[in-house]
Amino acid sequence: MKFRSICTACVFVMCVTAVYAEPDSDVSKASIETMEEWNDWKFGMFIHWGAWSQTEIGAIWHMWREDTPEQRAQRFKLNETFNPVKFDATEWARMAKAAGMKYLVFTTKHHDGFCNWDTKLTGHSVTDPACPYSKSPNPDIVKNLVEAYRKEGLGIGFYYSHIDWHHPQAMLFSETYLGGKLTREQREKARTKELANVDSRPEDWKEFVQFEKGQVRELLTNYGEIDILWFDIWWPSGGYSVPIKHPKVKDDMVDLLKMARGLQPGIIINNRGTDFFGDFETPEQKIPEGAPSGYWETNMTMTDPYRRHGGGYWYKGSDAPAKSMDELLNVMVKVFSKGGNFLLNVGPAPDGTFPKAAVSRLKDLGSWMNTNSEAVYGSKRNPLGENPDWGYITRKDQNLYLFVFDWPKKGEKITLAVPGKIKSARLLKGNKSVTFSYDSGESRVEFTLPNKPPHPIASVIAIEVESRF
Ligand code: FHN
Repeated sequence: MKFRSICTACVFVMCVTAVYAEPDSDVSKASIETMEEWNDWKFGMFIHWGAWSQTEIGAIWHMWREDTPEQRAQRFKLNETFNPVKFDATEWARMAKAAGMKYLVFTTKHHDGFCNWDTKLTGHSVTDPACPYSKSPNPDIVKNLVEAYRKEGLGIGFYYSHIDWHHPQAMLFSETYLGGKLTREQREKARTKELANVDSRPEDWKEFVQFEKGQVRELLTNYGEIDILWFDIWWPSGGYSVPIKHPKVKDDMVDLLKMARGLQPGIIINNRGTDFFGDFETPEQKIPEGAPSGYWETNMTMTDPYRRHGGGYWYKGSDAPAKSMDELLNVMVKVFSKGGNFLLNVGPAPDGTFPKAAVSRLKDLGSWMNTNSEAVYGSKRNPLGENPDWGYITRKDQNLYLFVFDWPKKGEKITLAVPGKIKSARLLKGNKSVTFSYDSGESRVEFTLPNKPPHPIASVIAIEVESRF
């Protein structure tokens, strides 16, 4: 993306001293310019898709929390029946663009270890002869998606899971293998055990690390410029934006990140399992209470995550309902008003088509974004101390954008304490001017709105303020 050429000139470096790290031992972060450009994108498409989609379960933790060992063994054969003959990367990219999304984050490999690209490091992949789709003309799904989303001018993000339940050594380094929901004590015991394994099984640990490093190298070498590396879960004793306690694990992580930033100098890396070297926070299925000071992105499912089998990132059957536009717009605009990015997930069917409800919701979102994107792209968090009861606010330069969810009844007005004189006020829909006046104390502005809101859920008023605020 255009910002890539900027960032190489102004990356600031966080020095890390680590015994095992290579001589340069600097783990840089993405530049402010790069992060500002990413933050301006605001809205992305998350996609969870692969062999697991055939289960129609929606959640992958079912495999370790509810499946018997025999069922689990069957799940590892899902690669032998994965054949998405209706997969059309261009159609997916066009639906994302039409919805107003500016980037993609795609599951190159999730916890089940199935790889959606032509990896040379395991046969559990879409291009291996064991997978029927390998016989298609272009079986490398990652390659197809990168080309299609790039062609639509969208950013490219690779999701990659630090845990891999299919990998022979993985059993040693992730407490998630101890099936069933763990109690706090069990989880602590499991963490202690996996850390001990790093020391007692050095060769196994080395093999596991080399495998992940090798796969990340493939992904960041073979598909051109990649904008985002979106890790998930963590290595032993890890977490999200927390210190990695074990020195060897930390040094291996530093090494992995230095390799990633060396291969893709402008890449943005998230905070999952990356100690404090990540570039943005990743609240999941929720909006942080306060507005985090740094860069952050909420990821959320399109389907109701608690309808069936828990979780909702994966395909949940053709009849799975999408969340309502009311819910999605409320969440999305609230995230924007706090300065965050919104990554909305779609779980395609195993045949490569998007669920009907997702297609419909993406069209609804695109129609709303068509009218209101001026208030979204490039906007920053609400600068006022006030969170109005009628909706949310974003800012861009000298403009404030009022997202009105609770449209005033006939004869009533909405009010706001605005810092400085207002030059103009207009509805984004049709650019119709809006009448406003100051209350007696000159402290609050009263806006007189049309009886009928331009959009049944959220309509936007743009106001230009004279003085800097
Ligand atoms: O277990 C995964 C889950 O399937 C999904 O990928 C989410 C996306 O943020 N991450 C993990 C749960 O936190």
